[in-house]
Parts: sequence; C-alpha cells; structure tokens
Amino acid sequence: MKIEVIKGDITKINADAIVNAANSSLLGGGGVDGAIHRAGGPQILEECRAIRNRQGKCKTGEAVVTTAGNLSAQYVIHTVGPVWNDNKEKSSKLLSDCYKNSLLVAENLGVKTIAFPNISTGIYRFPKELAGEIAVNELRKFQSDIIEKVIFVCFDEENEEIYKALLESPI
Ligand code: AR6
Repeated sequence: MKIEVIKGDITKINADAIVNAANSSLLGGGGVDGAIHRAGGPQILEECRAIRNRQGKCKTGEAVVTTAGNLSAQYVIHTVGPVWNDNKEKSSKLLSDCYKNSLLVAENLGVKTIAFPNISTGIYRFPKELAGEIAVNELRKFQSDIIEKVIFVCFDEENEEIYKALLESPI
C-alpha cells in the first residue's frame, strides 16, 4: 500500500472511504466527527442510528461503516479511539485496533483509497508522537491486495511533521 501525508480537512479529501474518529455512542460530537457529520449531511447520522439499534454502542477499537452522504467519498468508516490515560499499553493496543479494524472493514468493501485522521489526538488527548508511531506501524504491518493507497490527513502542523518524519524513517 502506498502511504501519503496531507495537511488539511478530511471532508475535502478524494478517497473511496474516509475514517471518522467517533465516540462509542456513534451519535456525533465535536472535532473531526462534527466536521464529517456537518459536511456529509443527516444521512450519516441516520445510518449510525440504525447501527445503534442493531448492535448497540460501538466499542473502543472497533469500526463500523455508513454512507458518506454528500461527501465525495463513498463510505465513512467510524472507529472509536481510546481516551488517553496512564495505561499506555492498553491505550496503545486499542488505538492499533482502530487502524486495523478500519482497514479490515475497508477491504471487505473493496476500497482502494482510504483516508485517516489522527485518531484520538484531539479531544481524547492521546500523545501525538506515540499515536503517529502506532498508526504508521499498523499500516506497514497490514498486507492488502485490495487497498492501494492510504492517506494520513493531518489537521495541524505538528501532526504533519510527525507523520512526515515517521514515513521518511526506514521500517
Ligand atoms: N479533518 C481532519 N482532521 C481533523 C478535522 C478535520 N476536519 N478536525 C479535527 N481534526 P478529534 P479524538 C483532527 O478531537 O481525539 C469527538 O467529539 C484533530 O486536530 O476530532 O479521537 C468525537 O465524537 C485531531 O488531530 O477526535 C469523540 O467524542 C484529530 O482530528 C471525540 O471527539 C482527532 O481529534 C474523539 O476524540
């Protein structure tokens, strides 16, 4: 898989699927979650509600898919990142799961290009450097014959620099 870094707004990215840093209620929130629901329109929330009715809340580390509504993407993959706390090992494992499970959902849908925000590094306060290492490691480990390109969409300069440095460094 080709891996790219872009600084910008994930709702404006051209990709088959974009990933949302959601919360376990799946009913929207602030940050990137708010931006995706605002730009994508009410159809996304409708499908989130249907998922809630079917399976209940989405657990941390898991991922579910809805339409992307008015966005140019076809799908929004909603994953729930961990809230950072002192249990570094547990939080790290849950953040790895977010990337892995989102990629598995994408593969099942036949997605060729997928864009990720920097999950958990905003309202959930996960340290950016560690979150970047986890994201890049998980992506490099994931072998896919279906997904061709992964885009890390960084909203702030600090994350952009972290991802660029990580991707320049050898595996
Ligand atoms: N495009 C790309 N990245 C963005 C955008 C955007 N439009 N807006 C923010 N970011 P956050 P979390 C970045 O807080 O930490 C919500 O209320 C942001 O700078 O969106 O996983 C949910 O409902 C940061 O780097 O998500 C949950 O309750 C990254 O996206 C909670 O926040 C993630 O920040 C999830 O917290």
